[in-house]
Amino acid sequence: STPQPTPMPGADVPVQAEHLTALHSSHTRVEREVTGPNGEALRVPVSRVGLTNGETFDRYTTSGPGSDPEVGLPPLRAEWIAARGDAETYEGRERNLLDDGRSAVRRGEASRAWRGERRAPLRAKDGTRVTQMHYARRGEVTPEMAYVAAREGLPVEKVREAVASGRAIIPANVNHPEAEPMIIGRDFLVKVNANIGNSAVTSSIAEEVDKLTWAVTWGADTVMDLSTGDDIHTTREWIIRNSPVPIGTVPIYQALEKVDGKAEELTWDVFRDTVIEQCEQGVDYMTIHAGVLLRYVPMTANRVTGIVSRGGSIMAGWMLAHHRESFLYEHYDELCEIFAKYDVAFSLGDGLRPGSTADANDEAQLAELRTLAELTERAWEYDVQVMVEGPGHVPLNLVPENVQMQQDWCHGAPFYTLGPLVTDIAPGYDHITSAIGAATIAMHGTAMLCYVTPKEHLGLPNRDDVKTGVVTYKLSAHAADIAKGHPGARAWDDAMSKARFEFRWHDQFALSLDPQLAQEYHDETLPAEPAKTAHFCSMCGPKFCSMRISADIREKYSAARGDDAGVAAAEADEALAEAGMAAKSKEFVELGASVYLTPEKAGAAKG
Ligand code: IRN
Ligand code: FE2
Repeated sequence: STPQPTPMPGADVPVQAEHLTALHSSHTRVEREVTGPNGEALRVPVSRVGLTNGETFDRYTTSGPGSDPEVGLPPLRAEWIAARGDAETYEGRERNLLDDGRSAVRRGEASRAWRGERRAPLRAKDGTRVTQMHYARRGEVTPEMAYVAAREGLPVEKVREAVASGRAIIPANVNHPEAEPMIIGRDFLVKVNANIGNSAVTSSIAEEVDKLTWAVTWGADTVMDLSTGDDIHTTREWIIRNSPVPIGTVPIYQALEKVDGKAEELTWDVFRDTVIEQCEQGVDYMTIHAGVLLRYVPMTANRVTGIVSRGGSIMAGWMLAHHRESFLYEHYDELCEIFAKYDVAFSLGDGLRPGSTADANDEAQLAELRTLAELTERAWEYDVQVMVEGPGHVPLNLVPENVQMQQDWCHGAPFYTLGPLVTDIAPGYDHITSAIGAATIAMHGTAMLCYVTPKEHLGLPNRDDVKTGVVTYKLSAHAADIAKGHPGARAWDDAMSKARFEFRWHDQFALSLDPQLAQEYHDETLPAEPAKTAHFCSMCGPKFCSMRISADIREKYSAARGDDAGVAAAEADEALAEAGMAAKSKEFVELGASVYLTPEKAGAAKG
């Protein structure tokens, strides 16, 4: 069903029931209880698929327990954070901002989560750091680490070690206790980010929350809120309070709003205040385009597509207007100090990423990557978690070296790429041109993929585009997981293949990334219910099913290797099977030579 146009906060927020339900009627959310490092009971969710053969299959799930948008999700991590005793509440900027008249009206009318119950923001007590990297480096296993280890099916020490070394991050702002911890790193499942909220004009706040819930239902591992416009703060508040996944932002977008869109009027102060405001709300990672340096801007002059990054062009505009080095670069240490107080992770922006295959791996792109490597090490000095953003548009043959260079130069910090698109010629299909690049780059070590929707280069994604983008990227990520041999990744394929081989149609739908579409396509040509169960094998019966016979004969041959009697027995069986098959083929023709049987005929054949 279509999202209903909704008024801005103050009115009802429609919740589409399907958002809060599983992808398929056979899926149930199950929380597995795991003991945390301090004896806590951690409840790690899976989506359990009930199969028609009585078995079950557990799928990694990102959809969360479901929420009433006006209430928000329960603060899963609040006790873990409190138990560490290293963070304290304070009168933050956020409260003041929310207290402007307009927001107060909306808050009172629309959201219980924002009334008295809204907690004051938390930050690290003076002289301490509250990052997962900080704990990991001290040798501490946190409940967050234990949770992600259980989720990934990997030993917790592997998680701690990866976070300590910077090879993985657990984005987990102390002000976003609602999120279910997850990990981004090359030794873990490849993750997918979905961007929402690109539009000031066409989206209401309720629609943005709706898109968030929609994106995580289909499997988005993180969501970036790229909202612009007057209600940017309010929209983000709603999104974070309802998000079971880490939320990322690009704070330069909001800073730009505060100076009425005039890049040259940006200042470090405006930017810093915006960052703190977002830290207090609970943003888990932020794209910071601090690698776009003044001296790199001329390197883009002869490009086919110049600077395509929005953040990159804002910073280039500012630097050219003032002829000064980037304030992001110059105040980078201060940013690190702020991030360490909330555990916000850097997503170091690729402001000079190529916007066409012609510009791939050029001087500007690689100069920026060198600087991102430097910035990675500097953040690590503050125990701040980092991932590094990457392209963009890259011909397939140049894809592997992109991740190889990034991994080398940035000492294994997680790479997070936008596709890349491997050709520029297919607007309308850029989820596919980019999925080819995404699967390839992930196979070579990219840790997270930023989705691209079919609307890329053309317009703003709607609900269907969000779904198509997420599903397309989930299959790319999973293809890479298999190629990399992530333990457990292939099991999903095997469960599907087994269901396919055994003609368990319902199970094929239930196991698929998009059960609804799979079933719809199937039913278009074979709408009758018996078609899902009465396949041709049920006609031949178990004894003469060709698949069964060939399997049996194969077994006997291998058992009989070097044994004449065995071979003779197999040959005799084969002759018997031939006769049986001949009889069955006669029966098949007599019954109307139809592969799929009506219930009556199926009954007749069985009887
Ligand atoms: C991901 C990798 N490279 C870029 N991205 C995403 O692009 C990033 O995470 C954010 O969602 C968006 C930022 O776009 P601009 O401002 O660089 O165009
Ligand atoms: Fe592009």
